[in-house]
Formats: sequence, structure tokens, C-alpha cells
Amino acid sequence: MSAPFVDCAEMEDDPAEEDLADAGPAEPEEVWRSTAADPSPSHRRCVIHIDIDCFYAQVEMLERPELRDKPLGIQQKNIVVTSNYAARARGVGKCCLVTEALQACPDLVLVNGSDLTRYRRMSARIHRLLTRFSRRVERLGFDENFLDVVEAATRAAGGPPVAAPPGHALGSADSCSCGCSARLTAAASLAADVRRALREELGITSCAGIGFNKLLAKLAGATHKPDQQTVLFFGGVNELLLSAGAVRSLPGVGSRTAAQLGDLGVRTTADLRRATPAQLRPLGSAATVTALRALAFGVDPGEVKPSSAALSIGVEDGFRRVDSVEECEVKLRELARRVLVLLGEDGRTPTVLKLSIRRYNREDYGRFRESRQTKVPPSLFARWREREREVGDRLLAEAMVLLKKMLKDEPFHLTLLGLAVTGFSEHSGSEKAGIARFVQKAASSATKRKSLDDATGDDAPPGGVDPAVWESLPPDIKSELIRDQEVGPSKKQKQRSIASFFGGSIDSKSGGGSGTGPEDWDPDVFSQLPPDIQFELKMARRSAGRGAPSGDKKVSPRGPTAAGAAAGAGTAGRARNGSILKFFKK
Ligand code: DCP
Ligand code: MG
Ligand code: MG
Repeated sequence: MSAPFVDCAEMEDDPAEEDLADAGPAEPEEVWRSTAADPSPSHRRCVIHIDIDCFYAQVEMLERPELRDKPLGIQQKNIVVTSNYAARARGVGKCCLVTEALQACPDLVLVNGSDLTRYRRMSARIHRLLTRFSRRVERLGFDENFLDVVEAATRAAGGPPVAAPPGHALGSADSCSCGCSARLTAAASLAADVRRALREELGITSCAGIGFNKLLAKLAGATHKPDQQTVLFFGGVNELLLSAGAVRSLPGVGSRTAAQLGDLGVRTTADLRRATPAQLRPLGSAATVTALRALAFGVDPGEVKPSSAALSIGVEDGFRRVDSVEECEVKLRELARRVLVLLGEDGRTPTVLKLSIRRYNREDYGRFRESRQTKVPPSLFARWREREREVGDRLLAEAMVLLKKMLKDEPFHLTLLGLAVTGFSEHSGSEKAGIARFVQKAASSATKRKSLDDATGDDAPPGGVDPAVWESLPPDIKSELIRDQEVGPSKKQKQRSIASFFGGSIDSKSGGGSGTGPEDWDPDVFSQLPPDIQFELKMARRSAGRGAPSGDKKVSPRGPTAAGAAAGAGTAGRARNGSILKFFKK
């Protein structure tokens, strides 16, 4: 796919770019070759990415088989968030307005998908099934999972050779001699087994991508849909990335970043490869720019991190319009109350309060959230059930402070408010009181009324909750508990991982600014990067001593901003570019 060269000259006037400008590669193809010259260290991993086909629609079709052959859209408010493939064939895509969808397909059947409970339940079942195939399964959203299958694939690769991998293959298996092709071929067979199990046991079809890192596995899986699988050998990497076309198709590049890149004349992956660090500098810190460019070269050092139990407890409320502080306060008071209910059931003590907002934006259909968080003293929650009102008021007050910081005294139009607590301290057993204690006590005395669903583990309660009590909880509380159990790794964990990618201790708090040499980088990760990216990382490292902000932290529209902290970069850059770095943190 050809793309116009970006005119680098236009950036030369900016004095702030000086040092990074020198690091820019003259020819992207050279850079790629330098990466390709010694590819093997970066091929150690073996990753399967599973993405369920038209997820919400499949859940609905499983419950109502008569919908299978009809064009089906899942509606939330005035948006069709997904559609089945019959509807897609009729021009109804994902995330379009209901009016547009009905225009394209007047006989579209619309099902309300605002209650996420059944989707969460299926998501949990899928995740459970996948953990049979690998100890390392990382959940990404509701319907995607990464499986690290390097152990099984290495074992299988040592056995009798397999003629050809099942499904599609990109690139030739002969393209690398480090052993990755045999592992990927074996992993492709494993992926076929996984998909068969999903189909036979849960009735769910899926797509799989197999690659030697998460980025490539995800990209590969998206090349053949639905109900297909694709393995990406080393020889196909370059072509796949360049044919990916728009930068938006790179996992980690959200529409906001894509728009910013577009403003800089960078529209395709090929453009991004050609772009110099200086050109990309307006997007944020050097580390952000580096991470972004690394994506275009297929470099992803992120490990598959097994998803664990809930690391935050949160609730949110979506609405058409809230534009006064008073209305926000009313909403937040209710959210604080609900968070406390959930916290009581959980029993742990949080140390961080996080507020999320979504601003009205006609163009992005409200996909972006902004968050801000602040520390809360654990003592606040001591015996809080005896002073519930006081604690609720305090949470509300903290949330209002965060809100005011985000709104900056400017007019606003919000469509969502969310409140969450996180940063749970390990030893908070003393707070395991209230509902939590009640729930556990009930386990010994309540009659076990296990439904068939329970018996098959479909609606399993979160850890430690008695199933009989679980059944009696209101649906919204159940769904919140399930959701919170199912969230991914904590921001802290993610921050650690991005920090380790960017040199382990770039974060000023963890010793950045002292060592600037490459000796404590992960050598494998470092060596797989193109020379200019290596240079940038060292530059980012060098500037790390300038200090990350403390206190409450800004969080980007699409996620936390680890790299900002990691690189000690400016707040604006961090806030804007969380999505890229978020990908690396996965
Ligand atoms: N979803 C949502 N809002 C969005 C995007 C997605 O509610 N803006 C929900 C609906 C989807 C589910 O998340 O069913 C999974 O998202 P995917 O992007 O994987 O889309 P699908 O699984 O529906 O379709 P595909 O077959 O393309 O994977
Ligand atoms: Mg999907
Ligand atoms: Mg998906």
C-alpha cells in the first residue's frame, strides 16, 4: 500500500525538536532491515489471540436461535454497538447510529444490549475455557483473550513435523530459521483446538491470530473473519503491517491519536514508519513517540499477563446530558453510595478513588473517557459501616474536587460519570465486615439451591460469595460484582510493565535519572528495536530525571498513562497518548 512521504521539512522550525530530529531514520526500509537482520530474540514468544465473532450478537443468537438467519443489531441507546454477519453483509457495521443502520437495512432486528450481565457471563465462561489451554491467558475487554502457548508449542514443535498449519498463513514458514515457524505452526494447531472447544462446548465461533507477539497475533487474527484463523510467520510481518493501511488499524492507536497523526500527515502504517521522531513530537513524550513508531514495525515487548481478580470496584451512570455541577453532585452522590455497597461486599480497603467522565462528542459516539484519580487514606474506611454517611460524603467531596479539576470552570456537556475505588491494600481483612461477612456466614446455613446454570458454572459467583446468597442479589449488584471481578490488570501493574519496557526504571520514582546506560534494559527487547528507536529510548531515559508528577494523576481518554510517568513526560502528552502506551502495557 503506497503512501505519500511526509514532508519532514515542515517540522524543522520547531526548536524543541532538535535532539530528536537527529535520530530520525533516513529510510524506513533500512530500519526494517536492521530489525530483521537478527530477528530471533524477538521470536521467542508464541501467542494466540482469540476474538469472538460479533460477540453480543452471538450471545443473543444463542438464546434466540430464530435470530440466526436474520440481520441483527445490538442496540445501546441510539447506537448499534455490534451486528451479526448477516447484518454486516447488508451494510450494518459496528458502532453506527440506529438511524443509519435502519437506512442501510430496514428489516434489521434490533435487540437491546444495555444489560451486560449475559455478555459478562459468557465472557467469563470463555475465559475459563481458555485457561484449560494455557496457564497464561490475558483477557482484553469482553471478547478477546491472548494465550501464551510457547510451552505447548515448543513441546509440539519438537515432535513429528506438521505439513501445514490449519487455517490461513501469512508469509512463508521458511522465512526464519530460529525455530519460530515450527512453534507457530504448532500453535496454529492448538488454536484450531481452542476454537473447536469454543464451538462445541459453548456454541461460540471465533477468530484466532497466531504470532510471535501480541500485536502481531491480534493483527493476524483480524485478516480473516469470521470463524477463521491466521498464522503470521516472520516473512509475512512486513507485508501485513504495511497492508494494514490506516494507522487506526494498529492496536494501540485510538481514533484520537489517529486524528492527531492525520493532522501531521501520517495516515498509514507506512507513513508512520517514515515519520521522524521530530515530526511525531507533538503527540507527546519521546517514549510515547517511540512506542508509537515501534507499533509500525511490529515490535511489541508486552508479555501475556494472566488476568486476575478484580483490581477495582466501580460503577457508572450514562445519560444524555448533564451540564451543571449540581447535577453532577447528585449523580456522584448516588455513585458513591453504590460504590460503598460494593466495597462492603468486597471487604478490602482501597487507597485510590478514580473519577471518570465522558464528554459529549458527536463524532466519536462518546467512546472516550477521561479519568482522574486521587489517593484516599485507608483510615477513611476504618469502621466505615458505622459512619456510612460520613464516608459517603467524603468520597463525594473527593470526587467533586477531581471533577472540578477536569472541568476547569469551563462549560461542559457530560454523558457519563463513573466512580471507582482501586489500589487495594493487601491486609484489609479487618474490614471484611458488613455484607461480606453476611455473605460468607450465609454460606454455612443457607440451603444450596443450585440451578443447572450454577452446576455448569455459567453464573458462578465471584470468589468467596455463597451461591445461594448470590442468587438472591439484585441483578445490577450481581453484574457489577462480576464486571469488577473480570477487569484486567491494575493500572499499577500496567505501569510497571510499560516502565520495564522503557528501561525498567525510567520512572523517576524508581530510580530514573541515575542510570542512563543500556545495561539494565531487557536485552532481547532492546536488541529487536531499530537503532533510531533504541536511541530515542536512551534519550527518553536521559530526560527521565525531570520528574513525574505526584499526587493525583491524570488518566488518558482510553486508559492510564504509564508511559508518561515512565518517561517523566509532560502531562498533556501523557493525557493524550495513553492509548498507544496502554497497548504496550497489556
Ligand atoms: N462493543 C461495545 N461498544 C463498542 C465496541 C464494542 O459495546 N464501541 C461490544 C459489542 C461487541 C463486543 O464489544 O460485540 C466486542 O467487540 P468487537 O470489536 O470484538 O466486535 P464484535 O465481537 O461484535 O465483532 P467482530 O466479529 O468484528 O469481532
Ligand atoms: Mg469480537
Ligand atoms: Mg473484540
